[in-house]
Amino acid sequence: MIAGDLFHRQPLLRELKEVNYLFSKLSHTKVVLIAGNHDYIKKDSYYRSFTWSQNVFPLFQEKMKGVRFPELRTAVYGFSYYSREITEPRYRDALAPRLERHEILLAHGGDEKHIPVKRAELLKLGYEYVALGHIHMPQSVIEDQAAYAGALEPTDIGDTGKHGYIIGKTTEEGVRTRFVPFASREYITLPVTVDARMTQERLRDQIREAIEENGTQNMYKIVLQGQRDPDFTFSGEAADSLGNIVEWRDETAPAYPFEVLFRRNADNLLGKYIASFHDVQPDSIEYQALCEGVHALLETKRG
Ligand SMILES: [Mn+2]
Repeated sequence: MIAGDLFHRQPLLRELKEVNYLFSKLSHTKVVLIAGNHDYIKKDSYYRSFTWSQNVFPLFQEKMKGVRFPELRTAVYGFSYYSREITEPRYRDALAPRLERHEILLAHGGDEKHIPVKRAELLKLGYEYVALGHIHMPQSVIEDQAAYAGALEPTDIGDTGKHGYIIGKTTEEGVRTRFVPFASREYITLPVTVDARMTQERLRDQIREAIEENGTQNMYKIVLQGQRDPDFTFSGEAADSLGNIVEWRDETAPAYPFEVLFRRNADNLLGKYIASFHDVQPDSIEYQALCEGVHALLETKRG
């Protein structure tokens, strides 16, 4: 089941041919799919005329409809988007017709502009399972009864965490589902804490080790935290060759020995400047101003 937005925009004809070829290779699997708000059924959409492999069952009509598999005593219901937005809660009254033993709803959306869905309403519809699409992060809505499978692969830098699909099994005791991580890459936020002894090369070693530990195939957002030697600024460019680093954020503060600096400069501008920032919080704008100011004053002194 593919719960919409198989494509991020209108699919090209050759893209449908490619994906249909892949579907056609599935020897024990039937594919049921709907169109979501991104690949909605536009007037000239290739979805309208494409001929699919015989194991593929698109539910591309605008109104709720089912496809029945009597040999499996199963029916899958759903409809497709014909516009970018649907603000009516169209799943609210979509009761399971109870024509087959196992009935599944294939649904897309859930937010304000894409068919708002309430958990309690979904529960009352009477489907054995509701397969949801639209949200990229995999998440359960009702345990073993409704879930967003999420994107098979992370599609943008915000899609951190595991991605994959949901496999479900229905028995006499009901449905059991399980998330199966499948993505070949993952976005990982990697916090790295530095201290005053950290150097550029030492940092490179530390990041290299962390990337090896977490998988070199993954994509990393590096976040530097802690206090650094004021002599150092760490460059993201120097870390480029260590792996797939897609974002570099330096949140470190220079570790100025303010007490010592104050005592030695009590009678000059630097000392008075430090004194005027008495008791500021380390993560505040004031602290940042203190650091920048001290940096500037020390530079002038040296000059
Ligand atoms: Mn969507």
